[in-house]
Amino acid sequence: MDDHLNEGHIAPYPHAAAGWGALKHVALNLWRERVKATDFRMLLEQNQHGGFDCPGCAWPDREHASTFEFCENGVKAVAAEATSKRATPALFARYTVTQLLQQSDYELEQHGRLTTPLAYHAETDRYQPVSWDAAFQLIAGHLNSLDNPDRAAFYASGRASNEAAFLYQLFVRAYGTNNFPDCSNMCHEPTSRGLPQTVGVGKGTVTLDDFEHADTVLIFGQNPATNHPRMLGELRDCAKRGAVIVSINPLRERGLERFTSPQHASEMLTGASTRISSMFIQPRLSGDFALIKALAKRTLELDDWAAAAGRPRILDVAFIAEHTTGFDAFTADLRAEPWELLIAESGVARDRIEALAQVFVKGANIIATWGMGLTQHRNSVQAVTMLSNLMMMRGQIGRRGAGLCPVRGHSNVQGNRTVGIEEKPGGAFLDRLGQVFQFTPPRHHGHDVVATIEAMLAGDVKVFVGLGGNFAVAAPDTPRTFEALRRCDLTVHMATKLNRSHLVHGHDALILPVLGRTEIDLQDGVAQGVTVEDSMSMVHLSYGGNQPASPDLLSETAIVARMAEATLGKFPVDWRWYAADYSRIRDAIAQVFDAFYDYNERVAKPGGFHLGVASRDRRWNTASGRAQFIVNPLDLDTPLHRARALHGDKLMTLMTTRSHDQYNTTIYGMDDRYRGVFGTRRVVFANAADIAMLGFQDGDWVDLETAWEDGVPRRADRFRLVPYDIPRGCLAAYYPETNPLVPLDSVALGAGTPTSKSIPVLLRASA
Ligand SMILES: Nc1nc2c(c(=O)[nH]1)N[C@H]1C(S)=C(S)[C@@H](COP(=O)(O)OP(=O)(O)OC[C@H]3O[C@@H](n4cnc5c(=O)[nH]c(N)nc54)[C@H](O)[C@@H]3O)O[C@H]1N2
Ligand SMILES: Nc1nc2c(c(=O)[nH]1)N[C@H]1C(S)=C(S)[C@@H](COP(=O)(O)OP(=O)(O)OC[C@H]3O[C@@H](n4cnc5c(=O)[nH]c(N)nc54)[C@H](O)[C@@H]3O)O[C@H]1N2
Ligand SMILES: [Mo]
Repeated sequence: MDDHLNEGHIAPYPHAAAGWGALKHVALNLWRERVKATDFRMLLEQNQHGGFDCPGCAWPDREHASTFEFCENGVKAVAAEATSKRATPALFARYTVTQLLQQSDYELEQHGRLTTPLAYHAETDRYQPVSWDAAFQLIAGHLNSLDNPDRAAFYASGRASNEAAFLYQLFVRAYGTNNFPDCSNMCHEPTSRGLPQTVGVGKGTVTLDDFEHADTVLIFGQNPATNHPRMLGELRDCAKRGAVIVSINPLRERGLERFTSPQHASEMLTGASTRISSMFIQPRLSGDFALIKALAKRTLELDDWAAAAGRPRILDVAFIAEHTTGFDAFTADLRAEPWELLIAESGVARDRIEALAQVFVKGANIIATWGMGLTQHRNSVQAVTMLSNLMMMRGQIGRRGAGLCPVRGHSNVQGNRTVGIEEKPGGAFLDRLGQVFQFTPPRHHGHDVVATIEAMLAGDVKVFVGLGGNFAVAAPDTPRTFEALRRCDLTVHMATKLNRSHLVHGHDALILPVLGRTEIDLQDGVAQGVTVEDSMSMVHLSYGGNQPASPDLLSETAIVARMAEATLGKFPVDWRWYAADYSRIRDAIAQVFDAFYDYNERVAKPGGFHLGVASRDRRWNTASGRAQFIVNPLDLDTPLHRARALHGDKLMTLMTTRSHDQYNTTIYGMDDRYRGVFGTRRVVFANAADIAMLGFQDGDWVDLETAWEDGVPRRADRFRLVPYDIPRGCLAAYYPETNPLVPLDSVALGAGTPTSKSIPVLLRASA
């Protein structure tokens, strides 16, 4: 479906988030995906003990409770996997790859589940069935003929289980490289690189229990009504208890205003709803670092005043003395930072900063959550460390009801990193891995996503293997990413459904169809469970219950094991022995990582176990052994600043974000209900005053062009202008249509994350 010319319609959504609207859309999706009645049952088992872990988001569940945790977008994710549609060899016989490339991302996934391994044939320009053995031989042949293991890269999207991911990293390291580009690199990498500098661990410090004791929740750059709907249930309870909830977001997200809980029959029947956010602070795009620094400065000023007046201190002086280092340098920097700059860079007026500071200093138990709005900018590592600094000032880390809460994306993206999907592995981990498995892992760091694309473009990486995901479409600078993949000798994708990455292929190419998490995974006749770690470090078991989409599917774990065996034989382990019983892999994980002691036993208990996060217990795994205040200056000479200086008011900053009807690159439908967009994705939200200033009108069609300094043209055409409550100078449009606008070399400093939420662009009227 090409919706280039589809106008759709725009109408503000008058209802609360969730409620009946969500129920209606659940029914619609089950119908659209033609999910079989017998498979409905699966939904009832979602996120329950003995059931499967929702492949939607990484938000945790309440002790895998027995009540059905209803979540519209969880249902969509499950329906997409449990669909009765099939992409059989007949589809690939009918269409050449060139023809399939003409179809939209939506149409490609709508063909349904892949059923059999496929290999690309250049003579016919078609994918044709291939035996599993022949597929593994092809991979092994390519890998073993490379002159250097670093010429291969091994992508992971965060849906794979701990078992598959652990075996994958063992295989890749035994093969000889640390080239692990992963979806984290495009997602929460600034969290994973920033937090270790301040609190010693790149993970959140809270659990769901803390939400029951928080009186203040600050939500930075997140749209939970769409991306983590179950979080709204938690926020509802906080709000009902009287907690103050603040949304810090350039967009005033309707989904954070009111919520009708589908879990509560009375709310559904009476149409009652709960107000969620009581305050909206709207920084300009990329302004959070300055805003958080301003909050820290104001907190310090208010504490000076309290100290002078003999009032109770605002800073947690005991925590700072006992647990931290660097405080004096930090406060000296804050005092020296001029207010005018903080206001100008954040885009938030002084009185709004004051209002937010009042909330922050009055909170006794504060949780700060954040998502992509904080992590996809040049200064994201600095923003994350500044937020950590701010919370440390008031001792809001490592005590009940308070703490840091990065909200991850893919359901096991955190677990993948925990078990070793990491292009910059630590020495201690490599030592241990080498000891346990009796081999010498490579020590030099590998490529992340952006470095992998650059290396493929340079001809330095020739083989690309993807454990899930849609690399070609999720990555930045689309034409360059496509070219990079096309320069490969071999591209391999393990996937549930057809997507564009399979069609933008190397000289040789394979599509390997995998079992989904909702499906029964039999190994040696025994049903296997897999384990995943949610955003709050809870590890639990997941058992699929549906029949596999096709008898010819293999589990990801089995594919990794057989790929490893074909490539390395029995070095350094008997791969098939591990894949035959996943509890053996869990035992191996426990041998490598102390935190997983008694893994099989502990994960068998309902709800699983908490992995332990040192900073939560106020143990600081930093160089100094203390939580560290980090000084970061405002950077006033960035590509964005320079573009603004060059183009003046006409320069806009664009964020690329998710609609309500998509899961990353998987498009479920054309609506973005809470933002009032129906039947189209080709919209760009802008401030009404900017629309007028640029000489446009509401509803005009515009083309977007990146204002970058390398002279490479980057365009995305035909978006309908929609006036929206967003600060001047800021725009919002959907990902992935706008990925061609993100320059490959525009990344978060210190994390390499593409700056998907702050792209300098110019607008032109569409032809
Ligand atoms: N249904 C569904 N669920 C999902 C996903 C999905 O696509 N669909 N994706 C999954 C994944 S992988 C992830 S990472 C998460 C993503 O979940 P989110 O983190 O919610 O991601 P986005 O929708 O990209 O945008 C987040 C918010 O950031 C705001 N924002 C943009 N720029 C800025 C800024 O400069 N400052 C501030 N303060 N805010 C800003 C946007 O207005 C938007 O509200 O969700 C996961 N869950
Ligand atoms: N411009 C812009 N770009 C972005 C972002 C943004 O906000 N703006 N967000 C970034 C973020 S946060 C992320 S996480 C990445 C996401 O990047 P990816 O993780 O690479 O992308 P997805 O769209 O989640 O991958 C979808 C595909 O995964 C496959 N799949 C689904 N389930 C399974 C499974 O169980 N096993 C296997 N093997 N395959 C499966 C299906 O074939 C499906 O087509 O995109 C990033 N790109
Ligand atoms: Mo993500």
